[in-house]
Amino acid sequence: MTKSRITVLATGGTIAGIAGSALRHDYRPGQIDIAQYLSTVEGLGLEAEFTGHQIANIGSEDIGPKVWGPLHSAISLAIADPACDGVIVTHGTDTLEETAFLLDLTLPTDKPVVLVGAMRPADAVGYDGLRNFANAARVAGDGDAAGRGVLVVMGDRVFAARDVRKVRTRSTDAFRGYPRGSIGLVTPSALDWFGAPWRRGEAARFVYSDQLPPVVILYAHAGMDPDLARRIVGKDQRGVVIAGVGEGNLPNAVRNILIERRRDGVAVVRASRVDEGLVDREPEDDANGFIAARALNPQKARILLQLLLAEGVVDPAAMQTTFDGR
Ligand code: DAS
Repeated sequence: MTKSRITVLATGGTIAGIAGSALRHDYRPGQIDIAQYLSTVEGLGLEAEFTGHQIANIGSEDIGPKVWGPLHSAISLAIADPACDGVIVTHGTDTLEETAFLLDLTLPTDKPVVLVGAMRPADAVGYDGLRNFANAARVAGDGDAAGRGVLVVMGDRVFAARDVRKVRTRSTDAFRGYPRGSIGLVTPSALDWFGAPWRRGEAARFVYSDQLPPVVILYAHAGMDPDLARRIVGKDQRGVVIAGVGEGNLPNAVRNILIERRRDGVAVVRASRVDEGLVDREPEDDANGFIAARALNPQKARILLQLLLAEGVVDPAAMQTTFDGR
């Protein structure tokens, strides 16, 4: 059997973390480098050859454009290399969904790109990182993984970047897909897809930009002080995503401030703070010039809005079409 050739780009996180003792709850993410990691992986006897590159070695709470730029360039190089069959990105789990979605929007779909992490550090009892990595290797080496966009492998499941979200702070079963659940089941020895690829041979939807415009997330809650909206959504912001209550709702006084901001040219997207929160357009969105985030959670809606603004799209109707797409 020919081995698949997989490029592994490491960014840190718990999958490369160390606690120093099985009894410690706290640990340091990003302690093991990729060469060390791949020498452990070698012992698993997987049907793949790995080439590793260290992009960063940090907790994903610190991930942002400074890491996304080099990561995007390294993935693009790997995809263009005929000697590479697929890419794995190791990443902290906290912001994994944001990196996955950004890459999904800015990469072509002809080779598998798979993000993977772990919920327990490498020296924990029941470390999940090696199993997740072995699963990711099976997915990245599978011809049928291409054409589904960027993928996330966690807890024996495969998720599409647009759907995936972290829903638990501790369990190894910490990720879920919404509105589609997982799109495949995987173990180190087996992979089952639910349905055929739907994005075969697609070009990148957006040009990757290092200059993402400033967009804030405004978290709505009972008893919200409307002045908070005035302070957070300053004139220097190009956009705001509301993590609204229920179906993207917000207090009247806050809405009125955002209508003012919209008139100043700030893009306003209504998302929901509810985990499985579909937010549809309402008639007043037309009058206010607001956009409905649909099934995207606030952190993903922010990334899509930044990419739209970076490409010079400002018309709410055009933006809404992109938010409606998959
Ligand atoms: N430390 C966090 C991170 O790097 C948690 C993790 O990886 O699971 O995102």
